[in-house]
Amino acid sequence: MKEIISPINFREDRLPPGQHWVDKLIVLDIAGPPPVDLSRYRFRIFGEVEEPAVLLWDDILDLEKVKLTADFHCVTRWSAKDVQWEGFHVNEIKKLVKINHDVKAVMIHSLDGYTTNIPIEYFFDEDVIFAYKLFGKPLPADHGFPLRLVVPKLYAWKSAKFVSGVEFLKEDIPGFWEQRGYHMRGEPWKEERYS
Ligand SMILES: Nc1nc2c(c(=O)[nH]1)N[C@H]1C(S)=C(S)[C@@H](COP(=O)(O)O)O[C@H]1N2
Ligand SMILES: [Mo]
Repeated sequence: MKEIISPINFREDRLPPGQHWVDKLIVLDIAGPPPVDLSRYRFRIFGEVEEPAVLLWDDILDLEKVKLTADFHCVTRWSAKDVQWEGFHVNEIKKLVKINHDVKAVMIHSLDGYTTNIPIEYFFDEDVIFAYKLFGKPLPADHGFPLRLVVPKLYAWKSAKFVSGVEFLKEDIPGFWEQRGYHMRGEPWKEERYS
């Protein structure tokens, strides 16, 4: 299996400004884990694509697997070192749909009603994966079962849990927290916490 270590782990300034290390991930979400029946689960790829796609849970498990080790930085100032994830790389999506040329961002949609926007160049990056395992075990409900995004180079609110789909957008528009004052991009080393 391909193994990726995020380049952020090798930075000289590994801990972003205003952050402190904690021993493990702290559970944070707007509504708690939604009920999930894997036989009814659907992952939708839609928006600015030639032909939308819908994946069943088994289709997701058939995608090429990848392991990722990456630090995790929450805007509420805690950071967790060397979190280990397993899932599929975002580039798998490019094999499933033809994305329109003028795409600027994605909106990630979640089963709890959460959304978050990510500029396209931060979404299609070397260390961005959709994860269904955490430290070698199925993703716990609290941490995003059945599937979550992991975007190591941005604050953790962009790493959406309980993901139901990805929408490609011609314009970067705000998601749940971004509508409530969080930054449109959220780069931890630039302290892009609020807008
Ligand atoms: N669907 C969903 N994803 C979410 C959230 C949420 O409320 N709903 N909270 C975000 C925030 S603010 C953080 S810090 C991380 C926390 O991830 P963890 O609970 O696995 O530590 O999830 C992010 N992803
Ligand atoms: Mo967060």
